[in-house]
Amino acid sequence: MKFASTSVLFTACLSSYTFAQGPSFASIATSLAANTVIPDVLPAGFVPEVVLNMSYVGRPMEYGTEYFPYINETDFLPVVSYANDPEGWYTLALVDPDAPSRANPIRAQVRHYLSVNIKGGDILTGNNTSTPYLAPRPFPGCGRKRFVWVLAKQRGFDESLTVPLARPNFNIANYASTNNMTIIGANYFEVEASPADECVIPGGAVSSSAAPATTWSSAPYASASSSAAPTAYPTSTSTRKPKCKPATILV
Ligand SMILES: *[C@@H]1O[C@H](CO)[C@@H](O)[C@H](O)[C@H]1NC(C)=O
Ligand SMILES: *[C@@H]1O[C@H](CO)[C@@H](O)[C@H](O)[C@H]1NC(C)=O
Ligand SMILES: *[C@@H]1O[C@H](CO)[C@@H](O)[C@H](O)[C@H]1NC(C)=O
Ligand SMILES: *[C@@H]1O[C@H](CO)[C@@H](O)[C@H](O)[C@H]1NC(C)=O
Ligand SMILES: CC(=O)N[C@H]1CO[C@H](CO)[C@@H](O)[C@@H]1O
Repeated sequence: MKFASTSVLFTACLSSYTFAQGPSFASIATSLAANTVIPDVLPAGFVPEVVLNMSYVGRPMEYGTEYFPYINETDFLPVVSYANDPEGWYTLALVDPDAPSRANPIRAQVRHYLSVNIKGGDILTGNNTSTPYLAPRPFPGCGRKRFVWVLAKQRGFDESLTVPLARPNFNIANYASTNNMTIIGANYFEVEASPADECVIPGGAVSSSAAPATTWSSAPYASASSSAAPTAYPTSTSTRKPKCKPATILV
């Protein structure tokens, strides 16, 4: 048993580093499943059709790459590219399935970005009116969490695409299927919240124990980007945690 779990961990670590030359679609699916992005966000059996190539601050996103929101690494949209039909229409979304924490994701998914009617590969042509980019701001004490980018292919231009105003309690897979889109690509990154004794949510009474989602409004997220950065947050790359997750997450 000890040997088996060690080799699972080893495989997971290795897979993070073998994508530089371009991952196969099957290996992307394996990587998404290893950290349960499949099925937490994407349906079981999902296999991408395109590589969703992204980078923040010049660092490629390789299915779990860690970035540091409090030193501005995720403040702006990443650079995005993907193989596309120049005459096709696409939707690109960023969702947080671990809101407010991975241990207690009662607000999941929080929609951090949604741009529809993107023509071909130029994401600046899309309509993000309903959900402009909201930078990740993990709450202190709420641990490590994932942020998942999802690319869907639309059947065509669709001016009827709408979403509820509230960012929480979204579901990108349902949104795609309801609107006749096919999810074709995904990537994700992780952030680590600054340390604190409890996972306390500004504007809400939520801690590590469960609380009803209905007691919460979108206000904390709307103001989250202006909240002060905790001083305890690591400010240099030398304090980064290793990319490899404990084996317990994988089993
Ligand atoms: C991914 O994007 C980077 C720039 O951000 C580019 O250098 C690289 O060639 C792209 N890779 C693929 C496979 O598109
Ligand atoms: C989002 O919308 C704003 C304002 O409408 C626009 O300036 C920006 O280019 C859009 N960005 C993306 C990536 O869609
Ligand atoms: C963008 O979407 C909004 C609804 O979210 C809509 O009211 C608006 O007309 C759209 N703009 C364009 C240029 O399609
Ligand atoms: C999805 O496609 C089906 C079949 O083409 C159509 O009947 C339905 O109206 C479409 N739904 C939306 C939301 O576009
Ligand atoms: C532009 C911007 O958001 N700058 C922020 C970068 O991060 C520091 C904290 O490390 C903030 O104080 C800045 O506001």
